[in-house]
Amino acid sequence: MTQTSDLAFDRIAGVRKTPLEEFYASGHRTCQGCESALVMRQFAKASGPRTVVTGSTGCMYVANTSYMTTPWVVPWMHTQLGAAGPSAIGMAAGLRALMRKGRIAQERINVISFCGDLGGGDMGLSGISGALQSPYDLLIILYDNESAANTDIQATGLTTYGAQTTFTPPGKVHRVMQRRWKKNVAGMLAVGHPTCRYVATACSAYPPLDFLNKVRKALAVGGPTFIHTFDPCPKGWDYHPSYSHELGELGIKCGIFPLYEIVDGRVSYTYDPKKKGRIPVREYLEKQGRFAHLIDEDVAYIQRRVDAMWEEWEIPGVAPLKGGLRPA
Ligand SMILES: Cc1ncc(C[n+]2csc(CCOP(=O)(O)OP(=O)(O)O)c2C)c(N)n1
Ligand code: SF4
Ligand SMILES: [Mg+2]
Repeated sequence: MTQTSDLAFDRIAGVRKTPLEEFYASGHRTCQGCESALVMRQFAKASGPRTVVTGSTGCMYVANTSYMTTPWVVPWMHTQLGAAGPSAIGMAAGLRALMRKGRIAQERINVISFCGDLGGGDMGLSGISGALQSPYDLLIILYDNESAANTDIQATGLTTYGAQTTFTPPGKVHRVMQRRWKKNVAGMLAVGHPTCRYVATACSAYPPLDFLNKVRKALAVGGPTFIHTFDPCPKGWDYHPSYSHELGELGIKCGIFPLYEIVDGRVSYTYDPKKKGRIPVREYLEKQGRFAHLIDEDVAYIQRRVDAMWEEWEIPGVAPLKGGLRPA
């Protein structure tokens, strides 16, 4: 029952054309400057009132459901950490069954499931893979604040190399304790899921309206779809909350978080460093306390890896494969 383009999901042409209605309203308890809260607000605004939401445990569950209050105006359901994929399938299948039996009207209802980087990028990856191979219309949004933020900033598979977290404090023997390179979730899901026609990365801070329009595009393309967002987190990244937007923009412009969308296998860059250039990663790293212990050689290492993403990967920023047969 894959849906195709729908007028309700027209592109938002400018800030003044942005819908005024809020479906994730004020009154939640996320930190000041929380970009993940903006991700919630923006996707709900983009998808509109005929939307049901499910979300797995994390800041976006706990800080949004304190003491019998919630900012969700649309129906929302909490699900287990790691269960974003299965709960989306369950919701979509349930709605389909209710419509088939005539228990509710036949209409388009958007199913959106969100998860954090630990819940979706690590624990729930197999469930998301299953959902992206399913026959249902559903959108999974992985909001990536680069830590298990809700449980006090532990490293995940998506934490940037070198970052200080409560699992990876710099020490006297090892200055850099977080020595894994960030897991490439969007690229991995895009290349491995032929049923999924739309995969994108996004940042609620930059460029303006881009994330809202990617949500609309995902819903318009239909079938199982996936968006990975890049979310500065003042508490975990250790900076003043007023710099969240700036950090989002710097992260994109230095190329450490690639911004693109893939429709039916075709990649288009939202921020194309080959055309627009890249600022040094230092400009992004030095504004965050979580990188304060890094020395020049660490920053140079990160820069080299980011350079390789854009200059050596077969599909820059997306797939780290190197094409061409080598002589034996
Ligand atoms: C099965 C299970 N293990 C551990 C926890 C404890 N826990 C709750 S939220 C959370 C962190 C989730 O991290 P992430 O998905 O990145 O979301 P964030 O907190 O960063 O928003 C953990 C470990 C849990 N709720 N369930
Ligand atoms: S810890 Fe980070 S992700 Fe969690 S509510 Fe605060 S700013 Fe948002
Ligand atoms: Mg997280």
